[in-house]
Amino acid sequence: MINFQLLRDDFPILQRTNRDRPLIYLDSSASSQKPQAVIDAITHYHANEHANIHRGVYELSERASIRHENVREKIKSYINAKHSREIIFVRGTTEAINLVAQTYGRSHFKAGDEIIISMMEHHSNLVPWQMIAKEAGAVLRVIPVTEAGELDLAELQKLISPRSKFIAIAHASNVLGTINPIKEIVKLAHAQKIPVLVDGAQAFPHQTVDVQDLDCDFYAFSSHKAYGPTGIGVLFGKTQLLENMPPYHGGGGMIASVRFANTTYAPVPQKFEAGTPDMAGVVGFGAALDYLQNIGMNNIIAHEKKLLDYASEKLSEISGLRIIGHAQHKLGVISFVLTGIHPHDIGTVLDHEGIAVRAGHHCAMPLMERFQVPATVRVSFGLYNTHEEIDALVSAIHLAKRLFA
Ligand code: 7TS
Repeated sequence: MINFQLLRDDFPILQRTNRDRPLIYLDSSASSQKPQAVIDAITHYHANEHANIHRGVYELSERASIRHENVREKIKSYINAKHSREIIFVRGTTEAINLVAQTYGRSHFKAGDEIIISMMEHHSNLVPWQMIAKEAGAVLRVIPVTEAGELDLAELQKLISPRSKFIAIAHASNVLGTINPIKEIVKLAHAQKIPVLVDGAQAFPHQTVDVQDLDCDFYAFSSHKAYGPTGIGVLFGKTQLLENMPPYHGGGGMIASVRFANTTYAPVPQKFEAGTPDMAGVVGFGAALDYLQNIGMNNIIAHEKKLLDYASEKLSEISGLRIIGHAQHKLGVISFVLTGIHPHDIGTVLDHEGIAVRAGHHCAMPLMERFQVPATVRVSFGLYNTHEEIDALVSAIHLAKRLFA
C-alpha cells in the first residue's frame, strides 16, 4: 500500500503558502509540481556531470552522453516503444506536434486533402494543423463532442474518406478530462491507411501508455506535466515514418556530412535533434520517470480516481454548479461553471483561500463555444492531492457564492 499522504513530503513546494494560506495546488493539468528527487537529480547534474554530449572525447562528455542515451532507453521502455531511435527529445508536446505538422505534413498534404482533429483539442493540437492546412490548401475536419463530453465516433466514421490524410487527436482532454478510445480510433484510421498522432500531454502523467498496444504512429508528451522539469518532452514516432520524414530544424548534431553543394542527414533520432539539447532536462525527466515507477502507475490511477469520484460528488451537491464533461472514462480533471459568477471571480476567491485552480478557456476556445460558456473553472489533480483539499475547495466555492450573492 502506498501512503499518498506521506508522498506529499517529497514535494517541497507543498510546504509553502499561497496568499498566506497553506497552498492547495489543484492545477496539475497546467503543470505538475516537482519532487525533491527530480530537483536533486538536476542539481547533481549541474554540479558534477555537465558537459556537452555526443561531441567531447573526454570522460565527462562521454559520461553525459551515456546518461542522456540511458534516459532515451528508459522512456522507450516506459511507453513500450520498439526502438530507442523512436524517441525524439523536443521541448514539449507543442514542439512535438509542430515537428510532425511541418515535416510529415508539409511533405504529404496537398490541396483538397483533409486532416481530422476533434472539437476538444488543445490549441497545440489545432493551430499547427491549421497552419499547414492553409499552406497546402488542405482542410481541417472536426470530430464533434457529445453533451457528455465524449467524441462522437459515429461522426468520425462519416468524416473518414479517401480525402482523409491524417488524424491528430488528444489521448485525454485538458478541459473535460475525457479519456478517448485511441485504440478504436487508430483501428478505424489504419483500415484506411491514415496515420494517427496522439497528443498525450494530459494522459501520459496519469495513465499507462503503451504505444505498441495503441498502435498510434506518433505520440507527443511533456515532462513538466509528469513531475519532471520544463523545457523537455518527447515525440514518439514509428521508425519507418520518421526515416521518411524530412528534418525539422537544421544545425549541429543532425547531419551526416555537410558540403556547400549538399548536406546529408544523420539517422533518426539525431536527424530531428539539431543543436545542444536540454541535457539537464533529460536527466530530470529520467528522475521523474523513476519516481513514478517507484510508486507504480496503477496505484496513481487508483488514487486519482478516488479523488475524482469524491470531488465530482461533492461539487455536484453545490446548487447552481454545472460540471462540464461527464465522460465514462475520465482523468482527475473537472471543469465547472457557477450560475451568476464569472469563472475568473471564482478563481480569485479561491486564490485568496490558498487554492490554485485554472480559470479561462484552457487553450480550447472551440470547446468553450461548443458548450456555450466563455470560460470554466478547472480543478485538476496530481498524485499529491488529498480529500481534505477537496473539502477546502468546496468550502471556498460556498464562500464565493456568499460573496457574490
Ligand atoms: N496538449 C494538451 C492536451 C495540453 O493540455 C497541453 C497543455 C498541451 C498540448 C501543450 O503542452 P506544452 O507542454 O507543450 O505546453 N495544457 C495546458 C493546460 O491545460 N493548462 O496549461 C497548459
